[in-house]
Amino acid sequence: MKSDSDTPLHEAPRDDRDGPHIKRVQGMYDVFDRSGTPSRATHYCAGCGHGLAHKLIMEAVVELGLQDRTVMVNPIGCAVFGYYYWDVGNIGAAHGRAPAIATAISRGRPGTVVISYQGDGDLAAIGFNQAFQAASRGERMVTFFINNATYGMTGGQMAPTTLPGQKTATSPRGRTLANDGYPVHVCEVFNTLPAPLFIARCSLADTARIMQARRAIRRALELQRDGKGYALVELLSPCPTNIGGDSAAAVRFVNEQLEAEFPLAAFRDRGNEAPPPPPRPPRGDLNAYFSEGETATAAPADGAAPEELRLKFGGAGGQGVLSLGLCVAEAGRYAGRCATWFPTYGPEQRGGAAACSVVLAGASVGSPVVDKPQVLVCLNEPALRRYAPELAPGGTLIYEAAVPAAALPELPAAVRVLAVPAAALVAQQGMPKAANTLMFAALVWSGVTGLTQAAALAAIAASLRRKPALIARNREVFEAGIAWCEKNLAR
Ligand SMILES: Cc1ncc(C[n+]2csc(CCOP(=O)(O)OP(=O)(O)O)c2C)c(N)n1
Repeated sequence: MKSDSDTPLHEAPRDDRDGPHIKRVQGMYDVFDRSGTPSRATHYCAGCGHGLAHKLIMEAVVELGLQDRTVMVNPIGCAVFGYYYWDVGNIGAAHGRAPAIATAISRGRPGTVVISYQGDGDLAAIGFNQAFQAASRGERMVTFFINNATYGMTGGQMAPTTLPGQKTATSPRGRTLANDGYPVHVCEVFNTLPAPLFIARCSLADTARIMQARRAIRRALELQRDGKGYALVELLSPCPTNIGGDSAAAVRFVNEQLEAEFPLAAFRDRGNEAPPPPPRPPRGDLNAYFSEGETATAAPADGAAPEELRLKFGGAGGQGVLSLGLCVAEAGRYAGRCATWFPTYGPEQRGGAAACSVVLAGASVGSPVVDKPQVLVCLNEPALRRYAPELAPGGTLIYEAAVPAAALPELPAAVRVLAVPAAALVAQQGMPKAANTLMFAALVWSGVTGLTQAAALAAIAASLRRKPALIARNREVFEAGIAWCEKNLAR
């Protein structure tokens, strides 16, 4: 929660200006720090439905006691600045992508009340499939869908909800069915899905309707409070700037025309029939996510140093680069650290470029993306050429020694370089595909990760548990790698 107590203001305190009848909105910041200019003025146009929707949603959030566990996913559109208003957790989504982010938050942080707030361009056009699939999966989130029949932010272009005959910036003679098709009825389409618990269409155009909308918003949020499932509330909303010309005309448009096309309705409320939320999945074991739900037994923590270490692994598809990174992340987890593993796939199944980033940290990992690795392990020349210049100064480079020395790009200052003939060593052992295990050994031997051999071997065993015959052979490769480094490399 942010405080504005030390923010300089050039305006009179709110209570002096507002008079006795306007209730201060709970759950919203007092000052909107937009573009570094503290202000109490909203950026919404007079008569716009967004401000009202913001207020109703936050009132319900506060009344239900959800403020400290609510995350709002802000859209692209007029509500893009939502995070300057809502005093809850906020995150911004690319246009139409709020449902994917909401899904990640909802699944990754069970117990969070997740709100996806979207306009009709955002939800019903560019992001329709995302919203539809999230509803179809019955994600634990509520979508507040602001239908103002236009792309408000960008100047009033035609939206999927624009009415037949309606004039917009991109339909100056009016929307034609032959050219532009029919308006998209989001509630009705989502109402064909089995998973959603609550679907309602309300309006923000006059007091009686606003009271209905208030109840629907509250109900949808109650279902989130109780961890029940997906809810959609569509809010027909006036857009005076683009439709109507003034507030009164915009309200008339919503009441008389928009509502005729999009009748207000409580489509369903299955909240009371919803089963209780499933038990939270256990946190941990990265392998479980990639091995059909099996889990490995964690080796005890080894008390390794908790500093964050950012690593990158590169090579060709089929060389086991991604599994190598996964094993390192898993070994880090066994050592009691937080770990992320972030793969990058080329378009080819085999032979294309493959890379992954791993972050090991004592506390939680901020970003799994590694731009300047402290440690780089390269299994082939293209990866070496591509990633070595990105190494952090003072970092460590471990690379396949079969790559000609001339291919080594210019390196940042003070990089420690370990050339390891992994391909030749594993060929000698009759394990030509195990160069990744050998490189893992070199990485552990280098000491840069602080990982023990025991944690590494436990991670290898976990990753191969569906091919148990390979566990012992990879252990041999690993030990051969340690022995080779001991004999041939300087610490
Ligand atoms: C990927 C992408 N495409 C297009 C845009 C341009 N754009 C910004 S807002 C907007 C329309 C938003 O309309 P709507 O979702 O109806 O919200 P409103 O502004 O009416 O509240 C568009 C097309 C963008 N920012 N990003």
